[in-house]
Amino acid sequence: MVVIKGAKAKAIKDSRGEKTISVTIKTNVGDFSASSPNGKSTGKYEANPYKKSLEEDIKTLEKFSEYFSAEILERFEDLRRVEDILDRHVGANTLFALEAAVLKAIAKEQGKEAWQIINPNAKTFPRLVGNCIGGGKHSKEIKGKRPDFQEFEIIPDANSVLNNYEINKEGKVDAEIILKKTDENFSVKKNDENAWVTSLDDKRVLEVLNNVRDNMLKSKKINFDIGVDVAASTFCKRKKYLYKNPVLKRDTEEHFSYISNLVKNLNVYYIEDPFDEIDFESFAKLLKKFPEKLIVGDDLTVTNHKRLMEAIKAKAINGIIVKPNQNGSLLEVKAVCNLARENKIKIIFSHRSGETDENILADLAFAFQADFFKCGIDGREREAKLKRLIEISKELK
Ligand code: 2PG
Ligand code: MG
Repeated sequence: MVVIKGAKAKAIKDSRGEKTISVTIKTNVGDFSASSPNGKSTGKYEANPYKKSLEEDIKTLEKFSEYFSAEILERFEDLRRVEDILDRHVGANTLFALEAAVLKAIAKEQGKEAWQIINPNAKTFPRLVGNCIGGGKHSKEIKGKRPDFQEFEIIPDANSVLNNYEINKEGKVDAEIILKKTDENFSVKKNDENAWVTSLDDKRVLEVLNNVRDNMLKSKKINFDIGVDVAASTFCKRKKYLYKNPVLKRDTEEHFSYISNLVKNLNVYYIEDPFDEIDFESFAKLLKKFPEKLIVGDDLTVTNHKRLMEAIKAKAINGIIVKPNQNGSLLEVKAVCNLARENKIKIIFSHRSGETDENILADLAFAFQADFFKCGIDGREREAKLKRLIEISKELK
């Protein structure tokens, strides 16, 4: 059993150099730390990362710290005791980091891995969704240009996590070669998630990914799916989609046709947040039109049970992004995953654009039997998680 003797937190820097929280607990079996990431294209329905501020959360956690020692923690469900004490007096980032640290302590005490504490029967591994070329809020403009969509992804389906990781890396190298030829402004720069920065528009970037795919098919007989995170809420204002590359205002209907054409003509399989975060109807319309594709909610559903219920009622999605720090409570994350699974909605565990070296996301994705793992392709903070998933997959062989 684990007993928390004290909990404290401090501010650390994320991969973007912005402040985020790291929590350390002192227990009968040692000290354990965990940290939370930061989003940039955050959904307006996400739980707040901090109650008032990071600094206030640090103080609140210390204030409540002494109450933890009365609780005995042995199982995943015992996180409820921690949550009851804090009673949402801290924000989602603080709660998530604390719960992740508790999970690590329970695992250590029982000589197990973190994922085993949640689901010892986990078996199948998620497919990787690798952000290869970026745009939107995560990328700087080059000569005033960047794609309007936030992410253009490679989604391989080889027989192991390691192989998929390598395919993503190779694909990214080939994308670099093609961008050098097709984007005269390309200067080998990476964005917040280490995806390539380009001045090409959405359509031309999708053509690049199709080329990468053709090349890989020809040279290695390896295929992959193509994905996008439109992050549409980031450029939607009062039901108008304000494109900058090229400059164009599309109403919902025009935006719908634009997306539909890209999906149809450029082999897009995975489409995240194609519409504004309040527009369940347009999501539903797209899913009806392309039932064989993956229509994914992120800002739409924000890892929130109630929002997911709404999406199910509206038949808006067949995929949901799960970002633990959009919610904070791992018990609620579990409830969201269960509800998704019961409704045949694919689960995509995801990093944030501002990441830390924390790798618990891989354990969580595996424990909750995610179908996909969206965690970039390279860069220290992304690879910490990808390598952890590879490690779990090797241990299980
Ligand atoms: C997203 C995420 C991660 P952010 O929109 O899916 O890629 O971005 O962390 O900035 O919300
Ligand atoms: Mg997203």
